[in-house]
Amino acid sequence: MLSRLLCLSCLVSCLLAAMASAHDKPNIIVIMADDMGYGDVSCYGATELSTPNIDKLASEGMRFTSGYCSASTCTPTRYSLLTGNYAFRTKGTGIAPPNAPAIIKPGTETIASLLKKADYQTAVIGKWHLGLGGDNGPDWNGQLNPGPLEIGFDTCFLLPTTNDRVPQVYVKDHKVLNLDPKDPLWVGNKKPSEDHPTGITHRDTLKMDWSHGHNSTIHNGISRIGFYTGGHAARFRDEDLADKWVEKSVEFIEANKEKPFFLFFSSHDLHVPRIPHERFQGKTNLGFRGDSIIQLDWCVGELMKTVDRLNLSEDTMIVFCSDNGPVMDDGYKDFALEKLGNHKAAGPYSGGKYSVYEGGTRTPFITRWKGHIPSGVSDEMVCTIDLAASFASMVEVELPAEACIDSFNVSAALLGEMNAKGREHLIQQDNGSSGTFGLRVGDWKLQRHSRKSSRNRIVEQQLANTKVPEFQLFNLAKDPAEKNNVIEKYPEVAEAMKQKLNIQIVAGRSRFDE
Ligand code: NG6
Ligand code: CA
Repeated sequence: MLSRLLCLSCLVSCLLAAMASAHDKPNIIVIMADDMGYGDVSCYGATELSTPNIDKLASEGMRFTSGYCSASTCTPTRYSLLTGNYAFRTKGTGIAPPNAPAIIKPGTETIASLLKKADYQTAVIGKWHLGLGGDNGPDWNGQLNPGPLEIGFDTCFLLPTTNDRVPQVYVKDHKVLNLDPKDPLWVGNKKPSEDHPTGITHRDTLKMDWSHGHNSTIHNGISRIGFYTGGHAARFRDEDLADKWVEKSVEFIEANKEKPFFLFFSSHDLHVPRIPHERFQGKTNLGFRGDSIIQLDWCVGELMKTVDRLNLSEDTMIVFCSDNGPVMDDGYKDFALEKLGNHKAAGPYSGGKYSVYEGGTRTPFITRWKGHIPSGVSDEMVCTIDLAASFASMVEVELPAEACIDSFNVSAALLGEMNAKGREHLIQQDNGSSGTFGLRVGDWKLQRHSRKSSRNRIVEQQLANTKVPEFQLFNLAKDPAEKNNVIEKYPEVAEAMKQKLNIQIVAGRSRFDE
């Protein structure tokens, strides 16, 4: 009798342990939009289009009003998301050119390598834009190594850069998919021959005209940044990208439904060239930029459906975020600005992509984990850079002191726990390591505009349509649009903020205490 009882209690405790570990180790899907602003989805106030799937995600989870990415361009935000380090600390983390080598070196701790320590199956599907290959860059016809597989991902299915850059091929693990060795792929930044058609020589044949840059090699009627030849069997159509990301993600989720998995779903929507699938074209009055938002919303819906169909909704945490704020004309004449109407892509904020105004980095940010995250709205400050430390904590993997040096464990806030705190301060950067920064602490926001980088100063001046001083101070609670510089009224606040920014830059890290 006693031994039976013991057996039974053993069974119960095993079951409880199994339940606890299922709870502790949710599947994780991070959906990152590209160039999506705070006001681009209806649950964040958009009225000129409707995003029912993203809205559903928000209504079933936590919608953050102070959710950020760490930079206002793609490569540095993605670098920080994966490594948990501010990108400005490392040279070469600005927007990556077509032939960039792998920016995150093998051996660097990343979200994926941390989750691997907790036995996760890990995948990145979609836009990469963090370089591939050793110091000489990608060997397009050989092994594309190192890449995601050398920093903790078990598998990858990628658009190697952004789709306005060459080449238009998929990379599966270490290889260009469907590459015919008899038709090798060449990628470069010089015109390969006199008669090579470009967006300049064959402008009248283009299906979407360019407005600046983007006038080199033509593929699918669109001229791009950079040149390439060959690899014809491997080339894709822009219209099919979103379908491909969904197809490959569904395959990955199905194959791993029994074990914990981490999927980084890295959408290309709504980056230029905005060429949504034909079935989404014309779905909004906002042109292809709006239609691309609808396409992304469809992708989110497909991922949610898959998770539901496999009965994984209560075992899967989904995070929705963006890599930088909005931009209208980013090099192609897709009439995003002309068709904007009343749409406010950055919501109440100023600036957007390339900017340290709030519009550059304050973006939609949603977490959903059915049965675990209550539905609601959170004003706590969280950032994509915090996902590494937060996930590590959730799955009880120790964070090495030298890794993820700017990533804070805000898991309690992400999980919507009562009275949970987000981060207290956040440095916002533009592209690369120009020295132009935003620092938010509570309601205060300091902007420091580098005097070194004239390009940045020009961009900021255009955005603000005024001469931007080196330092500006704003009270975001009273002035979310950062229009009223109060630095002269609050000199001591500004001084403390300047010092705080300096200390964090000079110290070389901002996570000390965990
Ligand atoms: C810029 C491109 C822009 C876009 C951006 C990267 C020009 C004139 N502009 O240099 O079109 O590709 O880089 O965007 O070429 S990001 O979202 O991937 O950072
Ligand atoms: Ca981007």
